[in-house]
Amino acid sequence: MSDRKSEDTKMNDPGRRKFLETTALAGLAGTSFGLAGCMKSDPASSNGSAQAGPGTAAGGQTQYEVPPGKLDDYYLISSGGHSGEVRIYGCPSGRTIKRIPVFNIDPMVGWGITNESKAIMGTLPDGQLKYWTGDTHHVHGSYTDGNYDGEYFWVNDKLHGRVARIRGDTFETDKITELPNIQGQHGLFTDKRDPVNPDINHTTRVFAGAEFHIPLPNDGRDFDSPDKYGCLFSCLDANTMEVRWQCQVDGNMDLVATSYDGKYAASNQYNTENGVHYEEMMSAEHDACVFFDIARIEAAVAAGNFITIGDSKVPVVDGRKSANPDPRTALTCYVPVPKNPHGVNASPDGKYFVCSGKLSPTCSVIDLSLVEKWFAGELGDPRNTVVAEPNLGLGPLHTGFDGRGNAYTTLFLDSKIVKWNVDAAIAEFAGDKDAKVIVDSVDVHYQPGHGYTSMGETKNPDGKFFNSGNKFSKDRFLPVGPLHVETEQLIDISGEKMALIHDHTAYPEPHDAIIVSANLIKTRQVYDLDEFPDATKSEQDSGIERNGNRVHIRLVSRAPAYSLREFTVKKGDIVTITLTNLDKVEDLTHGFGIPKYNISFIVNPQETKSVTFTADKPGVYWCYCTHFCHALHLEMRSRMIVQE
Ligand code: CUK
Ligand code: CUA
Ligand code: CA
Repeated sequence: MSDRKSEDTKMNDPGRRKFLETTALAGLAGTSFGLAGCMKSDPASSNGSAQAGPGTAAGGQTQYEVPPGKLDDYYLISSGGHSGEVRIYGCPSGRTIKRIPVFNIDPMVGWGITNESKAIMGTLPDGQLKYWTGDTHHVHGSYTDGNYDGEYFWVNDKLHGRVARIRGDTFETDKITELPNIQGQHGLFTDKRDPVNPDINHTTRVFAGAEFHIPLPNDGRDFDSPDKYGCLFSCLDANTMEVRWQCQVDGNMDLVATSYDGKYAASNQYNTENGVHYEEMMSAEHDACVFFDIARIEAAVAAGNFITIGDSKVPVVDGRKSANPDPRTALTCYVPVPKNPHGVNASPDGKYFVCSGKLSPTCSVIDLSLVEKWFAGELGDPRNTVVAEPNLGLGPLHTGFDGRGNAYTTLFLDSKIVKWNVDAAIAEFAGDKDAKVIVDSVDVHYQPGHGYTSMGETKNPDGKFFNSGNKFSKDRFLPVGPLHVETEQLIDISGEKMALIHDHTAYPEPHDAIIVSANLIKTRQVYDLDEFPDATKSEQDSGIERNGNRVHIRLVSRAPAYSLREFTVKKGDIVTITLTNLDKVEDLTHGFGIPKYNISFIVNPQETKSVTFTADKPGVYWCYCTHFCHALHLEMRSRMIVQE
């Protein structure tokens, strides 16, 4: 990775020098950079393997260059907002590595086009997709013992109230669940331990907080009586993806955090006023962070203390304040925090949740041991769980942690990241006027939303990088018309001072992401033919089967040919094409496009996929390989003849 010689080159590049001077020089002061001009070393002798983990340069700053041919140290797994997808970037390079279609149609992969992906996305009785839009905000992974285990990742769809699961071995979506009785499914987090059986130290639940309150059921009744609207917190089974239960709350919910001991999930609430218009939603000085006692909720469900709503069979327990007057039996605890708070994040030491004030310049630090005391009936006012409320700057939204006791909060209005010390903030709150809460701050460009640290949402944060997901980028990139790209800015947090190390673009619009050590993810590069019951195992097995007007074409691909040079169907036939890629070589993907039939998809090595369509246009259609695979890629075709 970084070595003295390349640092030398950077320092002699006027553009780079300016960049360093204006943004990062403070963070580099005192390092060997000033002497770089007279030092040389052999690049081959430096730490060339990014896989080995970032090294630390003299002066404490992390090395971050990823030269050609080297791999990143981390997967940065990011939501894609209203693109409906999830993206994977390399970190620290910022290279885009994959776009995973989830709730959206993707003609490159064929997501939303193949029968298999449509079955996951959900179809109406006529076979059309139920939804092909989505809005992803929060990606979180499965945990074992407080650390990512790389098995699964989940993401929310705010638009249609869904949760999707992505396999960690293929980075493909494998299940999508639509939640009943809610709208605006926003916050999402996995659990990290079972609250009832602590021996289960891996993820078995996924929690989802709904942002909008709606009539229950939402079938046309009560639309003019917002006091009758309700908002539910949902728990899904991580394995089956079925909804286990829902809990009704006062107010609505924004983000979700979970405790490392599995006892609590919490969600910040910006609209405890239950307002319908924004003026109403910001009328109160305090909103809340609502805590859910998971074991108690599941005991209530087991005891039959629930209702169901409308057509849904999901048990709904009552977590509203009026139904939970006694803390010793309460399902929920509402901790007052100022004002329209935005994010809530769990500190990696397992002790605190930090709720960002958004309209208040503060972050509220909530001590989980005091939340436990409250639920035991020993604390009285839930506000007593707040042990710090440092004044950080304007528009605090989200907070990451470095594992050394520091927190990093995005300030949306100030366009800054502020680094602050949690223990100092607690001391200050307790009356210590000398406490040095704010350690450092750095400008970002511009208006950061989420910020998150490398491995910062695990028990093992490494304190190396903080990524700021900025919402505005005017002047930062070549102008490309009215729509601007978003800026992702990587900050080295390994030293006392933060150092902004580079910008990369992100197509609108990422919200949250996680930065996962590369060594925790084990992907497969080739499928197994046997995973697909409908696979065609050889050229000899391919062919045409007709059953009335239903025609099944079995095709295989093996570079540079499909097994059938042509196939003939009749106008009006309902045609299914099942394509198996018999190539076993890693990276040897083929595509299949049919002109005028709106069909395009790929098959990865040893994969089988199918499409179904009505052959309603007579003529000759050259089905061709869309994915560059071979010197004879252009020649890789099959002729579909549709007879009148
Ligand atoms: S939200 Cu977008 S910046 Cu949906 Cu997590 Cu805060
Ligand atoms: Cu097969 Cu291109
Ligand atoms: Ca409010």
